[in-house]
Amino acid sequence: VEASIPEPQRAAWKKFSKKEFSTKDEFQAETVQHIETTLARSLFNCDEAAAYSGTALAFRDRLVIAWNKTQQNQTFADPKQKVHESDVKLNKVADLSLEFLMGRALDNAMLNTGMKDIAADGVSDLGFRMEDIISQERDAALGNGGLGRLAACFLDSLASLNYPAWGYALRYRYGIFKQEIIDGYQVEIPDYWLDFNPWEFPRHDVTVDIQFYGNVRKETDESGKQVSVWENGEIVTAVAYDAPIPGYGTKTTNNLRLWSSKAAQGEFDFTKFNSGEYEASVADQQRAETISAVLYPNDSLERGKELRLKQQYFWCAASLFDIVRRFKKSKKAWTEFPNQVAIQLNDTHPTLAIPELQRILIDQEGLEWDEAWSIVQQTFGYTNHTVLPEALEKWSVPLIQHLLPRHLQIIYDINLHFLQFVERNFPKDRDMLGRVSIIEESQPKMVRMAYLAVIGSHKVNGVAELHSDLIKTTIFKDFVRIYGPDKFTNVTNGITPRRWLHQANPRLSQLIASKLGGYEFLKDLTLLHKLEAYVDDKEFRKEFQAIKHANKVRLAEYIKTANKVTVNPSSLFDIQVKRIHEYKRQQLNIFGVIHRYLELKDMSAEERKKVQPRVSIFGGKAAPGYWMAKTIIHLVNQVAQVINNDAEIGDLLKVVFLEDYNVSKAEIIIPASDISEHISTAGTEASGTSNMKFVLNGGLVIGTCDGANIEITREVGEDNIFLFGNLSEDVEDLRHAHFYSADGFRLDPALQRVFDTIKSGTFGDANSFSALINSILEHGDYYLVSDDFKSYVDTQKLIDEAYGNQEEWLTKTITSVSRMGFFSSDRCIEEYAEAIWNVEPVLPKEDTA
Ligand code: OX2
Repeated sequence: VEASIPEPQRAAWKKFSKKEFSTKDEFQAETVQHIETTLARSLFNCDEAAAYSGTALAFRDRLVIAWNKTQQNQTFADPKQKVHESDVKLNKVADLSLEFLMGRALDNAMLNTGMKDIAADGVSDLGFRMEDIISQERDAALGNGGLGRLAACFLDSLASLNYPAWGYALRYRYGIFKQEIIDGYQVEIPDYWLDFNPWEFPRHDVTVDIQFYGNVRKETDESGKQVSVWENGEIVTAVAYDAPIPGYGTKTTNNLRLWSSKAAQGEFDFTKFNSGEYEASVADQQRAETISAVLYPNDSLERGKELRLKQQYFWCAASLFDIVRRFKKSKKAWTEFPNQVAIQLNDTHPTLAIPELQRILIDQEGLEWDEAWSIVQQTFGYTNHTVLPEALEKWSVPLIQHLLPRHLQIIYDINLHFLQFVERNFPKDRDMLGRVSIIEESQPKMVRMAYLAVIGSHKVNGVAELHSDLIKTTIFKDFVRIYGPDKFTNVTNGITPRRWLHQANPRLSQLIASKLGGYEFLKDLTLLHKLEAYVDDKEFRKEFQAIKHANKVRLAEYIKTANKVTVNPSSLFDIQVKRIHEYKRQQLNIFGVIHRYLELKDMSAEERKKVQPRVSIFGGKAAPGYWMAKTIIHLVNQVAQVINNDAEIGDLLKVVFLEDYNVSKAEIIIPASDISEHISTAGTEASGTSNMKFVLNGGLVIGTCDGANIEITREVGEDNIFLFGNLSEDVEDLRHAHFYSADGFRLDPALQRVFDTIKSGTFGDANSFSALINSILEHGDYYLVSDDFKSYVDTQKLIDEAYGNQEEWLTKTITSVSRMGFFSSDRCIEEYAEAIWNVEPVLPKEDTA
C-alpha cells in the first residue's frame, strides 16, 4: 500500500513539520512542555527524575527528526544529488549482535548533537544541575562486557562516519543483573530497566511471525520441483522497538532495532479464558514473552540452554525477514543482494542467520541451492572474539532437530557440500573430514557453530593481531588450508573517543582541543599525535596533571560514598575493572596485594616512610553460576576488610571492590587510573578494549603480552607500558610442565607465603578459598598464576619506583595519550567497510549540496 502523502498536500505537511530546537529558549520550551503535558507534572511537582525525563524527551524529538531524514535519505537517496554517483553503493550494513552495552543515552545525545552547553544552561535556569539530571538515567545494560560494549562503540562510529547501518538485537526485559556485595559475597538483583525508557519507539506495525518446532514435509510444486515445507510449528511474534543512534557532528542518525517477543495473534485462547481457566489462557502468552525476557549473564561461556537457542533463532529470523523485506521493495534481482546488504556476525551467536537465509532463498524464493549459497557466503562476515574452548558454541543435534527441523536439514546439506569440496581438494587427508565437519561425532552429536560461521561467510576476522594469528594456527588451522589465508583477516578493536574521552573526561578533551585548535580530533583521533609537541610545555603539563588529580578526587569521593572507605587521591590508583574470570586473573592481582601487605607488615616504621602508597581498586561481575569467579570476589572483599582496618598500614595500602561495575561507572573510574591491569594468561584475551580507554585517559598499563596490549606497546613504545609474564608461545609447554615436569612443581616462596597466610585464616574461613588455591597447587594451574607471579610482583615494584618520579611519569602518560590515535573505533569501521562490507557512506542531505 502506498502510504506517502500525495504531492499537492505536501506543502501543508511541510509547513507544520517539526523543526529541531537550536536555541536555549526553544530547548526550554520543549522540555517544559514535555514535563507539563507528556508527563503531566508541573512547577510544583517536578523532581530530578521528571526533569531528566523532560530533557530526554526534548532530545529524543530532536534525534527523531534527524533519524527520519536519515532513513528517508538512505532508502531513497536521490542519485542526482550524489557527487560521484558511480562510487556510491546504497548498501546497508546489518550488525547482528546479541549484546549492545549502550550505557546512558542522554549525555551522549547532547554531546553528539553539540547541544550540551545550551541544555545545561537551559536546565540551570529551570532550577536543576545537569550532572544530577544525567545521573537519573539508568544504563541500558544489554550486554555482559567487552563484546557488547564493542558493538555499542561501533554503532557510534557507524553513525558518525555516515554509514547506512542498523544494529539488530533483542529487547531484553532484564539486562545484565545488578550486583550487590553482601558480607563480601556477590548477590544478583534483576535489572528491570524498562519502566521508563524514553529512547525507544515501539513499532507495533512492524512485526514478524517466527516459527519453532513442527515438521518438514517434501512436496512437488507445479513445475515438478521437490520443495520442503516446514509446518505445524508454534508461532511467536516479534515486535520491533527502535532506538535512534546519533552520529557525532553529523545529522546521520541510525537505527538500533530490538525485537520483543509476544504471543502470536490468535494464540490467546478465549474459550479457556471465558470458561474461567485464566491461568491456562495466559500461559501461552507468558511462554512467548519469555523468549526476549532476559539477557544470559555469561561472558565467554556457553551453556547450551534451549531458551538461549530460541532467542538466537527468534532474533536472527526476525532480523533477516526485516532485511529481506526491505531488499524486496527495491525489486532488484537476488544476485544484487550481497551488493546491497552486508551482515556482520558478532561472534557465533547469530550463526543461525546463515541457514536461515539459505532457507528463505531456496524454500521461499525458489532459488537453486548453489545460487543461494553463493549469495549467503557473499553476504556474511564473521568476527571471532575468543579461542577459549569453553566459549566456542556448540548445539546438540537433537535439540536443533526438535526446535528447528528444517534448519538442521539445511545444516547437514551445507556440511555435505562442504565435505565433498574438501574431499576433492584434499583426497589424501581422510582425517581432515572429521576434523572440519560442522557435525562433531560425539554423543549426542553437536553442531559446531564457529565452523558453520566460517563456512558461511566470505571473511573471518579476529579482533587484535595476536588473536587473529592465533585463530589461524589453532581453531581454524584446517580452514586456512582449505580456503587459503585471504579469507582470514584482522581488525584490531577500537573505542569511540566521543564516549571514552569527550564524555567521560570533558576537561581533558577540552585541554586537548585548546592545543589542537578545536575538537576535530574527536572525528580523527590520529590528530592526537600533535600533542606530543606539548610534552615539555610547563603549563600544559600542569593542567594535564591537575585533571588527573581531579578525576582521582572524584573517584575517591565516589568510593567514600559507595564503600565507606577513605582513600587518599595522592596515592597510586591501581585499577582492574572487567568481568571476573580466571583467565583475566583477578586472582593474580589479589595475591599480589596480599604479598604487598605482608611486606609492609615486615617493615620498620622507618622503611614504611619510603613506600609508595597505593589504592588497589577492583570491579566486575561474575556469572551467577561461576563459582570460582565468585570466590575471587569474596577473597578481594575479605582482604579489603582486613587491610583497610589495619591501623599500622593506614594510607600505605587500601583495597576497594566497587559494586556493580557498568558503563556509567566506567566513565568515572577509567579517567582516574594511574595504572590499570590487563593481566590475562598470554593467548587468552582476544583483545581487551578497556586497556585502550585507560591509556587514552592518561593512565599507564601493567599487562601481559596478550591481545591489544601488544599493539598498544607498539604505538606508545616499550618505555611507556609495564609488560610482564610468559609469552603465548610458551603457554602450552608450561601447562604440560605443571603435570609432568621431572623436578616437580616448585612454588615461588612469596606466593607460598601468600597461600599460607590465606590458609591460616587471616582473611576469614580458609575453607572458602581452598578451591582457588587448589586450582593452582593441585589442578595444574591452567592459567599459569604461579608461573607469572614473580614477574608480576617485580613489575609492580618497578611501577612504584617509576611513579615516585612524577615528572617522568607525567611525560609517559602524555606521550601515551598522544600516540593512541590508532585505537579509535572509527578506524575499525573504516577497515570493516573497506575490507569486508564494501560499503560507502551516505552523506546527510544538508552536507551533499
Ligand atoms: C570479548 C573478548 O573476551 C575480549 O578480549 C574482546 O576485547 C571483546 O570480546 C571485544 O572483541 N565474549 N566476549 C568476548 O569474547 C566473547 C566470546
